[in-house]
Amino acid sequence: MNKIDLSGFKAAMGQYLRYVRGKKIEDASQKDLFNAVSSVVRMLLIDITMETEDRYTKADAKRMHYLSIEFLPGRLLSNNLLNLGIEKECRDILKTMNIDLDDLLNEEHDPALGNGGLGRLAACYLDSLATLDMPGFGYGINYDYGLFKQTIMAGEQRENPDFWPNRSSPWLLARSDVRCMVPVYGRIQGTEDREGEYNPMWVDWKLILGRVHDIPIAGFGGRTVNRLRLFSAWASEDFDMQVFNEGDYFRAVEEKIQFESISKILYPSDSMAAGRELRLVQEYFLVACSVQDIIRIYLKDHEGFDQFPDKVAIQLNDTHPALTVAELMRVLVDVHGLEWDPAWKITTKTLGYTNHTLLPEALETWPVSILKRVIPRHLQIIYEINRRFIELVKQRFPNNTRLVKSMSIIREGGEQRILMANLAIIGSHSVNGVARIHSELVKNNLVPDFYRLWPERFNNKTNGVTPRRWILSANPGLSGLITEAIGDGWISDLDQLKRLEPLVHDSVFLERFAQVKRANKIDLAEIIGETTYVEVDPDSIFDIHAKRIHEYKRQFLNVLNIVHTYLKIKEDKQIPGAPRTFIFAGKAAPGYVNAKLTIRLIHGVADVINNDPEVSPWIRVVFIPDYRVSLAEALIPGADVSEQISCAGMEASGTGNMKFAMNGALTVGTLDGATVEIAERVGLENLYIFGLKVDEIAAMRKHYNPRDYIENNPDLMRVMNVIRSDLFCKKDPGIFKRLHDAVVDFGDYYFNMADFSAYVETQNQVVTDYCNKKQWAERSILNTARTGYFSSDRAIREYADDIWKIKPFP
Ligand code: 26V
Repeated sequence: MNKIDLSGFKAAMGQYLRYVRGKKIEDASQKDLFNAVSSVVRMLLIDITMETEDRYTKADAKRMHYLSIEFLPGRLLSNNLLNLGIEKECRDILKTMNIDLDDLLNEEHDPALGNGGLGRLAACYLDSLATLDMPGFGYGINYDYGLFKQTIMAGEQRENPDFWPNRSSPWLLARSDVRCMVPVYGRIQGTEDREGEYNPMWVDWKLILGRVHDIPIAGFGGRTVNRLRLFSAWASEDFDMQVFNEGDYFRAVEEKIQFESISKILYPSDSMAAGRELRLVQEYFLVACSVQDIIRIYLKDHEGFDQFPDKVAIQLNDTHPALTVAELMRVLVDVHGLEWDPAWKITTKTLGYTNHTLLPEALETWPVSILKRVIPRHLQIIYEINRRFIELVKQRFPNNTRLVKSMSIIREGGEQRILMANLAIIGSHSVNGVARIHSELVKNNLVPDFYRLWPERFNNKTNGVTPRRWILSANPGLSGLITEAIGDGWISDLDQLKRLEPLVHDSVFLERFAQVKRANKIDLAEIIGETTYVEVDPDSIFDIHAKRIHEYKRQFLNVLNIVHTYLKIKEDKQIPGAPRTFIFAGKAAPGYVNAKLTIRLIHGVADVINNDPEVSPWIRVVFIPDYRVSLAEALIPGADVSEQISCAGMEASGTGNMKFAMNGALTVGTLDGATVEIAERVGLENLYIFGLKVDEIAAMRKHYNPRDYIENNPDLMRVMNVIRSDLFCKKDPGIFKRLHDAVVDFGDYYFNMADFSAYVETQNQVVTDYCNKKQWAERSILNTARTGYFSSDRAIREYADDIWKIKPFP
């Protein structure tokens, strides 16, 4: 690790407080001090950014640009200090000033510029790129409002705006020197050029400006700092003048407001986003700004576009930036005058596409009518791409109209729509899923015809998470213990955790490992007390289900087992073998009725159980509000059991599953997403796999009748009857009937009934096994020791070697 000189640290803090905040150090608030420390760290980051940039330029390095509508970086001060290797020294300096670093860390706003897994994955990947000294840069939107803040009122989710300091955060560097110009709206005028060739002109467009802020991304070891570039929308003065001159003052101001609202808010991932014109404009805005910036950087050191694919890779994080296919073509052909064929070659060689979901309701489609209004030239280009593509399909598979229909970018029948996944696949040289099983499903179920046409395009990149944030920073107790045992090489080479395996026979290590877990559980119990006012016992099993609330993730199934356990105690007088705390956290999309009802159900069940003196010594239920990166960092290290119980075939990968396992939790899970690979690596004896498998569900779906399961299982019948009763909703009778009916009357799409008995059995086994403390600790250690594969460093190396062809520049 490079040694960074901190001799001027104190003085720089003082100067910042004095000349930026106008305060003496003794008058500074905690927030002022946080800003002071961060601004000094930021100076160090900027120095390394410049040095890094020189290194890349000198080597004429190929660069990768990661386009994502979401990034969830989490708080940055702690991470930056650790990655720069100055955490300890900085803590000591602050101590001499009577400042506790931990107090300052808690002052930082946790930026919520993402919904969940997809945005957090993007952040982990940036961390790994910088750690591996690779030229990889994030491109996203600088929203004013991130994902809503969740509060709970009388057991119900309330959404509150989350304004994050998107101009004043110490981590944002305003690049007023860089500015992107984005044309939008207008119409196409068909004209002919001098040679008499058809030459369409996009006219009467309006201009939006993209303002640029960079967040520096420090790699572990302090050698490399890359950047995450975020754009915010701004209506230009020129644009104003034009309308002002037309004399309509109010329309001018209205339009200005309308354009500046493009980067106002992150859409929560639910059906609300679908079909909203503003969302499409957002996607286009990200794409247009990014492409312009990427080309500008490329042209600084290169002439012409022949070398473009050798110097530039662009990765599309899901289909939200899929318009890149059309925008890159537009810029190459319309702006830089390339012919269609070479432009198309360049485009497909440059782009790669990652799919993150198979859920039909989550696959993006846009009405042609909206594209026609917003980006008429792009629509034209998409039609031309499609025309040429269909020609190719007809050549390869003559007389097959079914194929043409299934692979066309345009879906006919009713309102014409653009299928964004088809556009992304046709425009990319690589298409990947995010876990082995998911990539197989992409090939064989989602787009089998594309797979038949281009098998070589399809590949898998199993997700990974950064051990810097998810072990080193989130779990200092465990990190210290690991480093003491095997040195600190594991931080940037997570496979080294394997060396912990023999230590399961070392009783001292075993004892200390268990102590770390217990200490983390005590910390977590305190947070639970502060946020839910429920007292929980750190010696009970901490069973955690933390992720977005969605029917496919089956929080409902978890509740069924809790209710079953409650009834066993209450009615059958059967006492469990060990006390358990069921911990939930997660946000429901604001318009998702059943997800919001599930949150109410959890609270209703919690109320009854926690207040029943006969039951509450054995089970307690809590829902911790406002799940976010910083809360995840507190939850995960304190988990004994990790719930990964999605309906098989629905969870593309999951990444929480990896974080829990690394931190020594034992998984209760279905064979879905990356849990399949976790099971292979930790060994079936070190987690709990249950339930129907993907092919079983596929085979059963046609004839599945959830009532058969209820009628044949008195325990399940009893549980479902209680759910339907008003026991958990005395004040709002009948509200949970809808959840009951979704399962009993509407087909139980996610197979809760079919998996119930296997889940209950598995949970009972967990309780039995937990009583053998020593064996549990051994298995917990093996989870940590055997999950090195799930480091995002491994994932990024695979992307770099197989798709991006980028190299490290240390
Ligand atoms: C979007 C929507 C929008 C409409 C309503 C329902 C719905 C459900 C899910 C989504 C998410 C789509 C993309 C996404 O976030 N996928 C997640 O990506 C993670 C990183 O690869 C992966 O670990 C998760 O399994 C996957 O759900």
